Amino acid sequence: MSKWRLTYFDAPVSRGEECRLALALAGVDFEDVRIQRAAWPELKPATPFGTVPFLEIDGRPTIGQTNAILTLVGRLHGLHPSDPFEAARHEAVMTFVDELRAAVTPSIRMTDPDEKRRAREVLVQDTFPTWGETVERHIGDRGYFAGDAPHVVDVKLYVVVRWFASGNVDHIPADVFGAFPRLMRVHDAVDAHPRVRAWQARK
Ligand SMILES: N[C@@H](CCC(=O)N[C@@H](CS)C(=O)NCC(=O)O)C(=O)O
Repeated sequence: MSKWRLTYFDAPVSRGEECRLALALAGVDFEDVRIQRAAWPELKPATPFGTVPFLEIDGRPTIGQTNAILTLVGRLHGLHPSDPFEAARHEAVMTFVDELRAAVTPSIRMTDPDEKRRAREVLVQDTFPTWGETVERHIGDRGYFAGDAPHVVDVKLYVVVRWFASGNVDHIPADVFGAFPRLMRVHDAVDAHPRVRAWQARK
């Protein structure tokens, strides 16, 4: 059987990197298909939702939508709860991560620097604190989101926190989540995981 194929843009970020890291954490030896932006318009109509990432597994329908990919990988590899209620709790937080992305996306598209700065100031003053306080309430008091082992929800939280804590996003300070120790603890735990480290160190 051929390897699973995960397709995303050629960048270690966002929804694609969530899926790559989940697969790496699961120990799946997958084909990491990276497409160039110039090739995207031709490929887009052939994808399940007109978006990346998508996952191809021989003999199965192509899976689109990041959280569907993450929960599938999680269920097959012990990185998502088997209890449906606990799973739903994780999925709710995964959706909440996407809500933060959706709140930031308009400012990414703004071309007027002043408009962008003003939009980002509102995010820093209102959106991020409210989001952080909310998500903090859902995270347990051990290493990861729920206990001492990682789940796909941890990967999702890690990638979004890393994005903003990088200090590389204009007008968003690197300590934007500094007031949320549980969230930062999850970030640090995923970042230090040997399989995550190995994935990030590969050539
Ligand atoms: N709800 C989808 C959103 C996917 C999405 O918007 N992907 C972006 C890249 S992060 C994309 O495909 N952009 C190109 C396009 O929409 O044409 C998911 O969670 O997978």
